[in-house]
Amino acid sequence: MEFIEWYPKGYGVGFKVVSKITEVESEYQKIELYETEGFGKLLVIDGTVQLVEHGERSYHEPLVHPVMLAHPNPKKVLVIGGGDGGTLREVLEHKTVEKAVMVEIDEKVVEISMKYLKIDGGLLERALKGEEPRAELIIGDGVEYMKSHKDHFDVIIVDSTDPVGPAKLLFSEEFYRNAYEALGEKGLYITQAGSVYLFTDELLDAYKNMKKVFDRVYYFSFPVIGYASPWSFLVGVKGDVDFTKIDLDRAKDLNLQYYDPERHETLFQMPKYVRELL
Ligand code: AG3
Repeated sequence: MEFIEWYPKGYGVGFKVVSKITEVESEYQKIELYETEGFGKLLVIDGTVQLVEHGERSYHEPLVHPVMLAHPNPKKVLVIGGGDGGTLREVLEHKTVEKAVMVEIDEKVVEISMKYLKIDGGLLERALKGEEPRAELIIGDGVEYMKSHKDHFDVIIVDSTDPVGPAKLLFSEEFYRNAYEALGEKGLYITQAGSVYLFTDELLDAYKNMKKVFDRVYYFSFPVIGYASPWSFLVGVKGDVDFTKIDLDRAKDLNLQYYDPERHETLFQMPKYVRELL
């Protein structure tokens, strides 16, 4: 048996699977979990690969650590989405963090992740019970949360599904404006922005919308296991923060496998024709 995610133009990313662990139709989307032959568990939402257990760090590390290490002192962090808990787990690796709020719209993703996936090491359950002093987990709509919270976050991380369906609003100019308002005087915003080669138009749209709102916008790409790589990430800056420079001392406390802080400059690599379109 196999699971294949089909991208545009008939490009597929597939895994050999040994069994289907569960399938749930939630209020928002269809969630599937498989056991693969070589990569541990595979989480799929609406037919798209969210992560494989043995490889998820190749996504969560570049999503979380570059912005956290570029911010001089990230204390308050907001995560939108990320129901599997991988992003929150990485955020809490940073000792500077006093409070991390995660807002996930779909409680079923959290339930399945707690019950079967367990890449969070029990963090989601502790956060839901209010037993994790630095983390708060809210089941709710990130778009609404962003409108109503001007809490002056240092870092905002959007770990969403693709810019179609429920996540589409997370790539709009209006959402970026609310995010800009929710950041403090110095702030960094990061979002995953899709496959460089196969979602180039979505990447360009998101980049243009972010440029209208943030003081500066950076793009970078990273090879993610399980996605049609390279995968793109967009960083919006508010105020005086330089995303090209990171704190290497703080990086030493992290246990990293993929993102290489000592080679931070290599993140910014983008195929020439895409860079010229941006
Ligand atoms: N967030 C989903 C990234 C988008 C994947 N898209 C795709 N395969 N077409 C990942 C959730 C992990 N915390």
